[in-house]
Amino acid sequence: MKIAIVCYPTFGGSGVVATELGLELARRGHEIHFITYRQPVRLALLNPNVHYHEVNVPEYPLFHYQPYELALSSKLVDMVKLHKIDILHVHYAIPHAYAGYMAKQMLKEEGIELPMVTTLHGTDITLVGNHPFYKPAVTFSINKSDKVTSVSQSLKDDTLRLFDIKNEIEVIPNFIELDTDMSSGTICKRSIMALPEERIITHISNFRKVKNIPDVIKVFYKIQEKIPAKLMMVGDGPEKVIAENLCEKLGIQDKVIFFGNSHEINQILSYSDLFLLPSETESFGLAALEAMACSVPVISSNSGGLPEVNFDGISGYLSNVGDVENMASNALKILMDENVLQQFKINALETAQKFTVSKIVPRYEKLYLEALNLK
Ligand code: GMT
Repeated sequence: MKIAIVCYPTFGGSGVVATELGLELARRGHEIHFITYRQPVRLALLNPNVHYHEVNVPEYPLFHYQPYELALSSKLVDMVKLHKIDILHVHYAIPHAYAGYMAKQMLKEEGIELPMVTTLHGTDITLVGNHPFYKPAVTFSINKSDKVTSVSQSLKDDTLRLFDIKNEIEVIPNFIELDTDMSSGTICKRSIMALPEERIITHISNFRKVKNIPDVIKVFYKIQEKIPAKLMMVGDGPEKVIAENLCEKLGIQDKVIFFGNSHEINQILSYSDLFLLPSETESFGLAALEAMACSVPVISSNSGGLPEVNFDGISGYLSNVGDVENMASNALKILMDENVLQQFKINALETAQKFTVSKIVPRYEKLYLEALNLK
């Protein structure tokens, strides 16, 4: 199939999922066209089946807001015609499903049917899309999609509760490629970050409020009171400064390393002992799955789709949002006993194996075929 993928090209989970999906589909012989305003961060173009088309939005002083949706839908129309694209898959409803629907309508005028699959990722439903300013347009574009998927049952339930949805929503969880060689060359790097006796705790996110960043620091503070430990903070966003200030206030700045955005997530995870994700809400928690795929147990909140990914007492532990005490005591339960830690590491990897690329991606292929049959 010739598939156009629209996503955010940033470090966020939806962009990562869309990119990894496109790359895997290309490996499986499909022709993939990424259409977005910047080259997606995880997109390597060394595959003849992968193409990238940039959406340009010329600045014009009359516009207080530059009309990205208009530029995107025009680009979609052009690319669909030029490359004879069979199907459109948009990731994150706002504004992609809306722009996709407009492209569909324009193409229809020319006798071209373009089936559209919309994947809901989380904040497009739970935080942003639910705002009254966007709600009618989000409801409309979900209902006008030919197929709709959500990355967890929890997100599906939220969507049905918050919006008036007439369409079926299929739950297709996020996935991970299990790289058997993840730990190669990392012994030296670990020694740069921490002493052999120190446990390494990691957090990776976009440092937005929804991630409860201060709780990451507070949980770590309690851990390092009991055992030697270092905290790796990977990513960037508005809460990073708040986290840095909190570390200084608590006097633990020497034990916390802020990396900023990194392309070496797997390397960092491969020498981590524990992953922290105390988010206020999380439709899935791709970062937790990435940690588990590197045999890192997860201490997370129990909000949203996290219980569908992190199994309590098996791959890690779940706590109520904000229960720093419980998160820290669970973390210590895992970290203080080498045998317990090793068992949790094995369990984390086994849990991640439920979400391998080979299990999940064929479900999207099946969905595309169903959408094409609707034409
Ligand atoms: O977590 C974020 O703030 C980024 C956001 C995104 O849209 O990129 O992530 C959402 O989609 C990811 C991929 O499906 C999920 O793993 C995240 O849980 C979800 N984030 C939230 O629901 C807060």
